[in-house]
Amino acid sequence: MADNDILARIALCTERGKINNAAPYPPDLKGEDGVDELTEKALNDGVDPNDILTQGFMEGMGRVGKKFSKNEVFVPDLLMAAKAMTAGMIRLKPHFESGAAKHKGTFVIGTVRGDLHDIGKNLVRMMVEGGGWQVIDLGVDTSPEKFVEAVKEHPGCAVGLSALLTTTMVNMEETVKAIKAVSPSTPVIVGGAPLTQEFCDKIGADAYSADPQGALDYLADYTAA
Ligand code: B1M
Repeated sequence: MADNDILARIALCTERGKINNAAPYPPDLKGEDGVDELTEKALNDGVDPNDILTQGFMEGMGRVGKKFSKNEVFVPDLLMAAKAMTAGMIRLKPHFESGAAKHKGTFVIGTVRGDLHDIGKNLVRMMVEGGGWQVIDLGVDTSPEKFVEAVKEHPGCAVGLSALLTTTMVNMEETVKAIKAVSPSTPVIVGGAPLTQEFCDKIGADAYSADPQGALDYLADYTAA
C-alpha cells in the first residue's frame, strides 16, 4: 500500500472506531485490518510517525469530532474512535519517547474540586490527544493546588477545567485565580453542561467550549497566534 493510501485508511479506521482486525465493530469493516495493524504496517514500511499522527489519527479524530459537534454522531461513536486511536498511539509511543515524533504542546485537564463526573472530561482528553497534544489528566475532584502544581511542572502548558454540577462550577473561579496567580499567560479553557460563555467571562477564564472539538479548535488557534 502506498504511504498516502495507508494513512487514509488509518484516518478512516480512526473515524469509524475500527480498533483491530479481530474487532467486530463497525460491522461493515469486520475482518479487515484496524488502526492497530495499519499503524504497525505503516511504521514497518518507514512512514514518518508524525504523518501517522497528523494524517492518520488527527485526521480521523478531527472528522468524528466535527460530526459530534453537529450531532451527526454521538458519544459512543466518539468513544470508539478514541479507543481505535489509543490502539495506534500505543504503537507510536516509542517514537514520541525517542523524539522522532513531536507533540503540539501539553494540555493539563481535570474535573474541578468536589466533582466526580469524568465522562465529558475524558472525551475532551481523548479529542485533544487525537489532536496531537500530550495530555496530563489530573482526574476528578482536583484541587486548585493540584492544578497549580501541574502548571509549574509543565511550563507553557494549557489547562482545561470541567464541571458538571452547579455546586462545583463555582470552584472553577478559585482554580482559575490560583493558576493565573502563578502563571498569568497560561490559557485556561472551561467546559461542562452547566457552563456558559457568560460564566467563563465572569471567572476570568480564557475560553469556554460546549464540546471537545471547540476546546481543540481553541488550542489550535492559540498555538497559531
Ligand atoms: Co450526576 N448529575 N450526580 N452522576 N449526572 C448530573 C450532572 C445531573 C444534571 C443529573 C440531574 O439531576 N438531572 C445533576 C446535576 C444537577 C446540577 O448541578 N444542577 C447531577 C447530580 C445532582 C449528581 C449527584 C449530586 C447525585 C447525588 O449523589 N445526589 C452526584 C454528585 C457526585 C459528585 O460529583 N460529587 C452525581 C453522581 C453521578 C455519578 C457518579 C452517578 C455519574 C458520573 C459518572 C462519571 O462521570 N464517571 C453521574 C452521571 C453519569 C450524570 C449524568 C446522568 C450524565 C453526565 C454525563 O456524563 N453526560 C448527568 C445528567 C445528564 O447529563 N443527563 C448528571 C455525558 C457527557 C458526555 O456530557 O459531561 O456534559 P458532559 O460533557 C460534554 C460537554 O459538557 C463538554 O464535552 C462533553 C461532550 O460534549 N465538556 C467540555 C465537558 N467538560 C468539558 C471541558 C472542556 C470543554 C468541553 O474544556 C476543558
